[in-house]
Order: sequence, then C-alpha cells, then structure tokens
Amino acid sequence: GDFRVGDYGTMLKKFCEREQQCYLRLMKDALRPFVPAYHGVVQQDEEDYNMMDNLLNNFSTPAVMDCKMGSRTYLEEELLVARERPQPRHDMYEKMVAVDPEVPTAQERAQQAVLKTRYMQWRETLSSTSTLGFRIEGFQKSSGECHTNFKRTKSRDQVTEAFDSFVESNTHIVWGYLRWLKQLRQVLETSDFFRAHEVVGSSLLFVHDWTGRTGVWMIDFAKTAALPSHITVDHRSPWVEGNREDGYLWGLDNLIDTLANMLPR
Ligand code: 4IP
Ligand code: MN
Repeated sequence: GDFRVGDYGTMLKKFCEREQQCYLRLMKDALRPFVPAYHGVVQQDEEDYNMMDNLLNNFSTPAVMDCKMGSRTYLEEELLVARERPQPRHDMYEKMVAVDPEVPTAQERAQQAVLKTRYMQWRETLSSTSTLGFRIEGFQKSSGECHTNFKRTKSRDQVTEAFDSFVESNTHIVWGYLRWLKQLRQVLETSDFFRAHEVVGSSLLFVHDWTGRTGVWMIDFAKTAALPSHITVDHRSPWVEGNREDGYLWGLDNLIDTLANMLPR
C-alpha cells in the first residue's frame, strides 16, 4: 500500500510533492498542533516517502476513525483535464455498479467505464459529503473490528448511528472529540495556511482509547492546493466552478452539530 511503519514511532507515506509542500508550510502554521509532525523525505527500497509521527503513539489499543472533509472531493484542475483529455475508467465503473447497477448512463454502460470526476461526484451525492460537507470513510474499534461500509451513509441519523457505534455510546468520548473540533475550528479561522489553500480530499483522524484519551488531527494533503493570490475562499460558501470553495468549514460546522446532538440535553 501507500504506508509503511518507520523507525522510532514514525510512519512513512508514499511521497507526494504537493503533500510535502503542505507539511512544510503546516509546520510553521498555527495548525501545527493539529497535524502529525513532519520529518522530511526518506528512501526505502528505491521509493521516496514522507515521514511523519504516527498519531497512534500515545494511545493504548486505540479506536480510529477517518472522516473525509469538505463538499468536494476532486480538484478543479481534474475537471479541466477530464474535459480536455477524458480518460474513462473501467475500475471506477466496476466500483459504481457494485454499489448500484442502475446508476451508469447508457453511454457509460456501453463503454463499461466512467470519468473519475463523474465517479467522485456520484460518491459525494450518495454519501453525506454533498448534504453535510463530510463523510465517514471508515473506522476501527479498539477490538480490531473494522467498519468500512459507509458509501451510503448520508442522513444525519445514519451518521449519528455510525458515530455512536464508533464511540460505543460513550458520551465522555463524544465530549472529548467536541472539544478538539471546536478548538480546531477556532484555529482554522486564523490559520494563514488555511486561508491560502483549497483543502480537498483531506481527512480528520479521530483517535480514542479506553483511558478516555481523545485526539483529532488533519491528515492527507495530497489534494490540498495553494490558491492563486487573487482568489480568497471562506470554506463555507457553496462551490461554483472557478470559486475554488471546498466546504471544509461548512462540513466542520455540521460535524460539530451532529456530535453535539449526541450529548444528553
Ligand atoms: C477513491 O475512490 C478515492 O476517492 C480516492 O480519494 C481517489 O484517490 C481514488 O482515485 C478513488 O478511486 P473510493 O474511495 O470510492 O475507492 P482519497 O485518496 O482522497 O481517498 P485520489 O487521491 O487519487 O483522488 P484514483 O484515481 O486514485 O483511483
Ligand atoms: Mn488520495
């Protein structure tokens, strides 16, 4: 896969230059406490890797959840490429019909292939990405039990049910996560990095363990792109092609609301 275990409690992720640029900037940004510490590039078996802290280090048999943030999961530049040099994908067609054989159009059926942007848009509307600005990608409980079947988890009730299963109905853990998320939101609103980037396909990694310890970190910046200086985004406005909005804060607001509603009133 794309990951390896590094020495001294680090982890290695397949090198991506865009991601490296993000980590280098993030290490000097107000967001630093909310991302894994970055330790540069290392080589293993002739492959380059970005090296960072393993976020699970200070936990004991942790439970881990990945939530993909934002209302859009592909870059605007991918849309341009799809128009200029369309590359229909058979693998994505297969993934699509495995979930719902009725979805492909007659043309897609004939080609047995779909464009990546079409696939990504379909995944957005099938899940809570388009309605809440985030989606659950998967989680692993401390028992090791994995849950990754969330492609159709869309409504607030479905998302709540999944969160409840992840925290095993422990409101203390929900409370801990809420504190992290509210702090993150405050820092995002002041971050120079966040102001100047379109954050797409990035996840929040939720970690807790039986001691009651919790943590939330931003991960995966392979599709986080620096904005041209004349473009500003607020991360909440709806996306219209060209405005580069990613819906990140809109999603974070909804995530915070959804978790807050799990606490007893
Ligand atoms: C995946 O689809 C995810 O959307 C990946 O995004 C994306 O990778 C893959 O595109 C796509 O096949 P499923 O989750 O439905 O399997 P992410 O890495 O953010 O999870 P990138 O990062 O490349 O957009 P391909 O082109 O890598 O297959
Ligand atoms: Mn990716």
